[in-house]
Amino acid sequence: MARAYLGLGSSLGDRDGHLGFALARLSRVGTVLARAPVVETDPVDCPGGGMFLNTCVCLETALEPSELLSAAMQIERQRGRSRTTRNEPRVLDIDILLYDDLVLCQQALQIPHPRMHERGFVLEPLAEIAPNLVHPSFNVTVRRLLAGLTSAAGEQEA
Ligand code: PH2
Ligand code: MG
Ligand code: MG
Repeated sequence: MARAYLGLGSSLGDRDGHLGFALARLSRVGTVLARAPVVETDPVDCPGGGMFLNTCVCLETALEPSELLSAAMQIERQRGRSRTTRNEPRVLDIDILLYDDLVLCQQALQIPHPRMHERGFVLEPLAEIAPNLVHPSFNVTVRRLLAGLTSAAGEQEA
């Protein structure tokens, strides 16, 4: 069994409903060990988009990373996700953030998620359920990644 951390986001329609749907479906492909509180976040690099709801879950699963990616994309499609342009507003986004301490760099799938360390909307909920989890590429905890992000933002404002 592997332990995967997933980032969930929604910025269109019944955002709470979409996240609830994702959780229900994910519990069919593994055991949801923890779920973070849902946070409302400003859209980042998402032209013309509205506010997001974001959360993270810890899923214990027997699926291999590529199987988990397929399962996540299937759940997105079941909720009506279509893909036309990058970072467009979306009903549901399910990203694999971490999968045990695996580092994987394939065209279709990169783990850890290549931008997770620079995204408050990922690190903030993730730190609620796994502050001491270590990012396997940087060898730094989630708590420290989030602290680094917050202090960098403060410096910019100052
Ligand atoms: N996802 C993106 C791009 N921008 N912004 C927020 N606040 N939340 C997201 O989940 C998000 C985003 C690409 O997946
Ligand atoms: Mg995403
Ligand atoms: Mg995605």
